Formats: sequence, structure tokens, C-alpha cells
Amino acid sequence: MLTRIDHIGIACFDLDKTVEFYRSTYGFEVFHTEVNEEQGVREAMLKINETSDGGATYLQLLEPVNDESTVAKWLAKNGEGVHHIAFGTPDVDADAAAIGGKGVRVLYEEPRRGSMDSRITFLHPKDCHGVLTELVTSAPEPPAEH
Ligand code: V0V
Ligand code: CO
Repeated sequence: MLTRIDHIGIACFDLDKTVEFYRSTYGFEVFHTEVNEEQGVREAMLKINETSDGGATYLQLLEPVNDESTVAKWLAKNGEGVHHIAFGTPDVDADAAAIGGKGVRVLYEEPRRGSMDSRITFLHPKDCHGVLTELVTSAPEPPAEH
């Protein structure tokens, strides 16, 4: 069952400048940063609020780390902006199977590693009214700030 908005993914050309915009404009601080080579991104997670399911909602700022990155391709076509929305679930495997059973294309056979050791998969935007949609199960240990 999908229980929260886990994050909104925002594609940007310059992560440091974008982080600074969110800090100086809204007061949002960086909770976590990492490079995810498999996904081709450097990212910053800004924690916005905690949620009633024990999780939290973040903004995920994404900068491509190479030209082959899906985010690089998307930026070249669209410029900066909202790239995807991610719903949190305690069981990404079950939800991906259930949603796939409704005819929506699930992009990964098995969930892959996402931010803060989460397990993630994606639904094809063309099957979701134009929205690239991610499903996320957080790591069992709640993420510590770093
Ligand atoms: C592409 N399209 C999108 C889109 N990306 N529509 C809405 N939102 C997006 N973000 C549309 C695009 O305009 C085309 O429509 C069509 O889909 C095919 O796109 P394409 O440019 O030819 O690109 P593809 O097919 O090579 O790749 C698109 C997909 C790819 C969605 C398959 O981006 C993908 O595998 N995404 C999942 C992985 C990902 O995005 N990773 C980065 C975030 P027209 O022109 O044909 O109408 S990593 C992350 O979130 C992490 C680590 C985390 O949360 O922990
Ligand atoms: Co994401």
C-alpha cells in the first residue's frame, strides 16, 4: 500500500546552486547527499516533513553525472524542472507486482538501490498520464542525517 509522498525529484544542471536556492529561499537544509552511479545522478535530499507512516517526505534534487544519465537526457529535452514523483510503501515488491498487474509498465524486474539504501522501481510515464512515477521502500533503519 502506498502510504506517503516519499519525494519529488527535481532535475537541475548545477546541484550546489540549486541546493543554495532551496536553502536561501525556503530555509530547507540538506539532509543527505550521495552519488548513485547506476542511476547516473548526484543528489541531495531535503527533508520537508515527517509522515504518519513513520517515514518522511523529501525534495530530491538531481544533477546528472554523465551524458548517458536518464536525467541528462531529460534536461537536454526539457530544461530544469520536476522530473518524477515517488510514493513510499512498506513493500515495493508487492506494490510493483500489483500495479504491473493492472497493465502499467514497471521498469525494473527487481527493485534497485535508491537513495539512503532504499529499494526503488519506476513506472513508465506514458502509462501514468505523463508522470514518471517511482515506488520506494526505505531501508529498515531510519536514515540518519549526513
Ligand atoms: C521521459 N519521458 C518522461 C520523462 N522521461 N515523461 C515524464 N517525465 C519524465 N521524467 C517521456 C519522454 O518525453 C518521451 O515522450 C518518452 O517518455 C520516452 O522518453 P525518452 O526521452 O525517449 O527516454 P527513454 O525512453 O530512453 O527513458 C525514459 C524512461 C527513463 C522513463 C524509461 O528515464 C527511465 O528509465 N527512468 C527511470 C530511472 C530514472 O529516471 N533515474 C533518475 C532518478 P515522447 O517524446 O515520446 O512523447 S534516480 C532516483 O530517483 C533515485 C536514485 C532515488 O529516488 O533514490
Ligand atoms: Co527518486
